[in-house]
Amino acid sequence: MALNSLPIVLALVVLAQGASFGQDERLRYDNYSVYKVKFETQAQRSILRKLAEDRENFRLWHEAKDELHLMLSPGAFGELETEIQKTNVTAELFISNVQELIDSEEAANLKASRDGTFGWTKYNSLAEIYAWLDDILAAYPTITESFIVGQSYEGRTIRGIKISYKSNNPGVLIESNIHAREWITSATATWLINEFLTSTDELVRDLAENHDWYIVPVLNVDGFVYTHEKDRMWRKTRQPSEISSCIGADPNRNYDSHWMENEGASSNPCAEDYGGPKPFSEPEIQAMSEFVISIKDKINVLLAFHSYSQLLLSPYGHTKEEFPPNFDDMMEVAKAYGDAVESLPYGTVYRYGSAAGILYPASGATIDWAYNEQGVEISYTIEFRDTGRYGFILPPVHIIPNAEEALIGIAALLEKCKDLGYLGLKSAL
Ligand code: 0X9
Ligand code: ZN
Ligand code: ZN
Repeated sequence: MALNSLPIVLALVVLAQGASFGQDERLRYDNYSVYKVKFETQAQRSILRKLAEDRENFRLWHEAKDELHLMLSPGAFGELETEIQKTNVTAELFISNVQELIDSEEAANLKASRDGTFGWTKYNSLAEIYAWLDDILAAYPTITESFIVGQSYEGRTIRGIKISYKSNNPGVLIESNIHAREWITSATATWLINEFLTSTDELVRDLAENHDWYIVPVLNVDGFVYTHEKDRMWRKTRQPSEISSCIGADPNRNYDSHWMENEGASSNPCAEDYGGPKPFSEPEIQAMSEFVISIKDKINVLLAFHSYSQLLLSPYGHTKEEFPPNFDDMMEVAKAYGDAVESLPYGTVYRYGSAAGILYPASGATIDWAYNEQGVEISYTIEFRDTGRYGFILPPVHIIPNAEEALIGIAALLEKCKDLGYLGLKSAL
């Protein structure tokens, strides 16, 4: 073996053992590639998913009805090729070196940090986001209010901001960055906060002033810090498992609603979609559920920000055999969002449907729990840019265009909600 391949081998060992690397060392993804694998049958799907559970060589990035996006460690292509031939699926490379993308993202971040502090030409750290939040709260003391969702496993505070211009507004809750590596979500959430407070555009003023906004820019704070400091590709929480050396659960599978049903989550602690040992096992999700319950009479609409794949996903997540009672309304609302995004000059297209219907069964997600258990009748997952060119490592030049799409989309969505009668005062009902 050539000497220069030793670091790669070490990195593999480290990955296999669940990130037991040195204190200030970052996990590197040199020559890791990402493939889109298209399949047709459920048998093919389960073989590919099995492959993705072998975390040494493969990691699941994204899954849809007929394709998986798999990150491969260097040298694992042979194994994939064998499976491709055996199962008759097709694979297409879309990222040849993940580390290259991480490096250019970091370079862009460093460059933007030199020009100023907080902003939307780079991805901000949790400390930067919280410091900026404090500035905003100090600058708009009558309109804004700070709230605390709770504490994370590692003891960080999960913070949020309420924006309210007047009483008796319908409420909109935005949950963002529940998945650690989905950085575009908190970048978009903070940009929206800023627009609501500073824009002079009439559409934005209407939107900002006629709704009460509850915005949690980073829910999975431990995971988010971990993606900045150790592993850019981390998804889950950071609470160790009692039955495995793998760390964390998928927070978007941990809510107490049809938990673990229909293979909507994995019981394997090493899987990216591990549902946890029990519902609400993750302190962040327990805290978020208590927060939602405490304001549920004020919440008309819940939006959960995710990336990537440009989708609007409604309940149900736990089954595709049934659809929620107001499914047709939710589809109209989603169409309004998609049409509004298409009116911008970027050419971005959003698709929509129920989560289980157009993706895969996913049980225990925020929007499903809010819809099924808390009576939030308009509850959406929004998967932002892109559809699989950069995936999670979306270059910072996309932040503002993506956020503009979110803004115009949310404005149209809420307009449609109003037309359909969903924005009445809940506590008065
Ligand atoms: O799988 C997820 O949690 C979301 N996709 S992501 O790629 N960001 O991880 C989709 C969740 C939608 N499903 C339900 N609402 N059940
Ligand atoms: Zn059930
Ligand atoms: Zn996500």
